Amino acid sequence: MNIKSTLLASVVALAPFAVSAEVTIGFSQIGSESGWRAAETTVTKQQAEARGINLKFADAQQKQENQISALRSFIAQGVDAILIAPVVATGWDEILEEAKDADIPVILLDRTVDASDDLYLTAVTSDLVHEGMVAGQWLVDDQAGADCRIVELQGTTGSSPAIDRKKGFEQAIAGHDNLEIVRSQTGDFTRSQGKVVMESFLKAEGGENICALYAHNDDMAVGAIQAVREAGLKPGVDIKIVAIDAVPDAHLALANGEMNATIELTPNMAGPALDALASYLAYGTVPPKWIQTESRLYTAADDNQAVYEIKKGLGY
Ligand code: GYE
Repeated sequence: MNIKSTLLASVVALAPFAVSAEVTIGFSQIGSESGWRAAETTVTKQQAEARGINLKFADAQQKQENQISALRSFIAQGVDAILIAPVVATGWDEILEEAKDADIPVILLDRTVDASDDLYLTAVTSDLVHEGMVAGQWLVDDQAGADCRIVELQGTTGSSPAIDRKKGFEQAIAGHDNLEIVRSQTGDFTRSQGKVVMESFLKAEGGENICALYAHNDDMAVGAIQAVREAGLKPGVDIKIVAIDAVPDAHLALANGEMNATIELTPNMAGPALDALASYLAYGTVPPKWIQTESRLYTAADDNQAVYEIKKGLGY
C-alpha cells in the first residue's frame, strides 16, 4: 500500500506538517555503539510518536547487510517512507534503486552515502568536516605553536563521519608543523574500543610522548580517559583531549578537567527529517538535498555541570 496518492487527496485539508496516523515509516538504525546513537533512537521514536506516525524500527547491530535486508523488508511491506542512518558510505546504490522503483522516499540521518543524490530525498546531518576543523582549530589555539604529538581515535572504518572528521581535523592543523598525528586507528565509536586502542597508543609511544588525543566521538574519548588514568597520567592535563558529540559524560569530564573540548551533535535529526517528509507527502515539496544541523563547541569555560543535568535524561 503506497499511501502517497491517497494521502494527497485527504491531507490537503490537514495542516501541512500534520502527518496522519496512516503513515508508516521504516527506520533502519545502525545499533547503539555510543550514547549519542542511543539518544538519536530515543528522540526519533519520540518525534514519530508526536506526529502519530507508525514507526517500524530495525536495529542493524552495526552490520550493513542487516540494514539492506531491513530496507528490502520495508519496501516489501510498502511503507510510506524510510529513514536510515547508513553505517558506512558505500554499497547502497542497489537497495536505494529498489526503494526509488517502489516510489518510497528515503531520508538519510546523521551520515551520508557515496550514492547519486537522486537516490534519496534528503540527508539530515551536521557538517562532519567542519566538526573536525573545529576540533583541530581548538588544538592549534591551545598549543599556540608548541610541539604536540597527537594520537587519533577514528570512527567506524568507511563511515562518513570517520572520513570527514579526519579530513576536517587534518585541514585545520595543516601548516602547523608543531602539530603531528603520530598514531591513528579506529575505535569503532565505542567506549570499550576507545580504551583498548588508547592503551596500545600509550604502550607504543609512552604516555609522556603523547600530547593530545583527538577522538571522533566522546564515547571513545571517555574510554581513553580511563586508559590515561590507569597509565598514571592526568587526562585533560598531561594529555589534552578533544572529541565530538557532547554527550552527558563528556560534560562531566569537562567539568572535572579530564577533557578539554567537545563539539555538540544534536540527537534530533528526525525532527527536521519528518517535517521535510510531511511537506513532501502532502504537497510534493522537494526539500534541499542537505538539511544541516547546528554544531557548537563546548570547553571548560562552559557550565558543563548544568548542561550535564539537562542532558542526562535525554536517552544518552
Ligand atoms: O558522532 C557517534 C556515532 O554518525 C555522526 O555516530 C554520527 C556518529 C556520532 O557512533 O557517536
